[in-house]
Amino acid sequence: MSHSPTPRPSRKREGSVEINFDGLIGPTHNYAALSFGNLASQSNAGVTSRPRDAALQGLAKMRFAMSLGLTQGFLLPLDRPNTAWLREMGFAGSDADVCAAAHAADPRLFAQACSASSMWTANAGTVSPAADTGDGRTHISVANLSRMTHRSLEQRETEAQLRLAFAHPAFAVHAAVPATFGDEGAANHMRLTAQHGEAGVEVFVYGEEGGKFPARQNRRASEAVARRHGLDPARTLFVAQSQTAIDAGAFHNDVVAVANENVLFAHEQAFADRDALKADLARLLPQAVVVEVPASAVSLSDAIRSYLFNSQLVTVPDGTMALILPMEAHDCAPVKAYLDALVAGNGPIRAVHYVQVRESMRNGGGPACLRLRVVADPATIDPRFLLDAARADRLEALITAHWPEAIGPDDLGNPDLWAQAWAARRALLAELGF
Ligand code: SUG
Repeated sequence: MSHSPTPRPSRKREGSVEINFDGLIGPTHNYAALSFGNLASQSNAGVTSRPRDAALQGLAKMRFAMSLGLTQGFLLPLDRPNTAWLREMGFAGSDADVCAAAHAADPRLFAQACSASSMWTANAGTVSPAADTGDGRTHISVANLSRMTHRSLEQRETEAQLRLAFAHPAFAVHAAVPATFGDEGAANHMRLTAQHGEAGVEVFVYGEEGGKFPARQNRRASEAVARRHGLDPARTLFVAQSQTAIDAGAFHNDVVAVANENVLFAHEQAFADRDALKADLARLLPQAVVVEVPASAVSLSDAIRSYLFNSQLVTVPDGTMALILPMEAHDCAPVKAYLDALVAGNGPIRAVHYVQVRESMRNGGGPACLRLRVVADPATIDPRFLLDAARADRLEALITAHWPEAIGPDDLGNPDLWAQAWAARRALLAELGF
């Protein structure tokens, strides 16, 4: 028997980089209008989806990020249709029997069991890098996503997956906070720091009930996450979203704001009290730069339609910052004009890149929704969750061979689709060695 003590996690952050874990888009991706308050989800009700194109678009975005010199990871689609959940709802028999009975009895419930919504990994959990936490480990709290039924199904499988990917003692993975307090993960969490790997200021953004759409992030959930992660209360901010932004369709903060290292890029109407936030940031992180977009340049409605702020703001290897934006931002004239002026100036954001993620966008998920950021040493990650060019080639071939081409509104009830979706996921797990 060995008596050597368990090595204490190191407080040194050498080798730490920001890794983006994108959700591989699953074979049941479809438009079922499941998210009230998410304008794209609601307005694309019944449109025919293209799961194969969706997954290839997502993969192309990951390849593009790698071409910029960034480290890329991914998370797997969850098992859908979710027969375990349908069984909890009282349906019985074989998997196909369960699906047939659920679809016949309650098509909306069945659509919820089919959703590929785990693709938006910005909602998988909240991550506090090692430099911010009391015990020097990177803490991850799984999000409960309890405000939307279809999304509330994700947490158990997501937790299991995060426990695999981040099994190294450098990480602490926490189960979701109690469902009564809605928690939507990193989509409502920003971190400002002089440099990845250094201690930062963590900003939790919440919504208050009473507006025309549900407020999906509850302040108490954020407070619980901050306590579990052992964050320094003096360097942790809880900031209310503006009701105007939620009512305009900003169902998550990452629809109207994004931060990277010392830069916060936000719409002027994103927060209930922007002056207080700016003053707190200036006090806690003197290097903080706030790039605020006035409504006179880009209206809240254009910001939400184009997903200008649901972009990935990244630091590229030469130390400058770039934005990875959806093509919809390019196609919205006021937004494009704003961005052209932004990169022509001498602010911190030096380049803009547009990517095609239309299939995800039609459900309200832009480039930033599709990724979970983790600052860590890649050597501490289970390598099955990391991407390189060769693995991307193999995934592309697998998606092309197995993912359905299209799902129309009546196709969800088709047993062939369920069989194809399960087979596609089995092939993916086999390819990756799970
Ligand atoms: O939770 N859409 C997702 C989009 C999530 C975007 N994530 C971030 N902003 N980080 C949502 O509303 C729509 C599914 C449908 O309608 O079929 C959906 O779940």
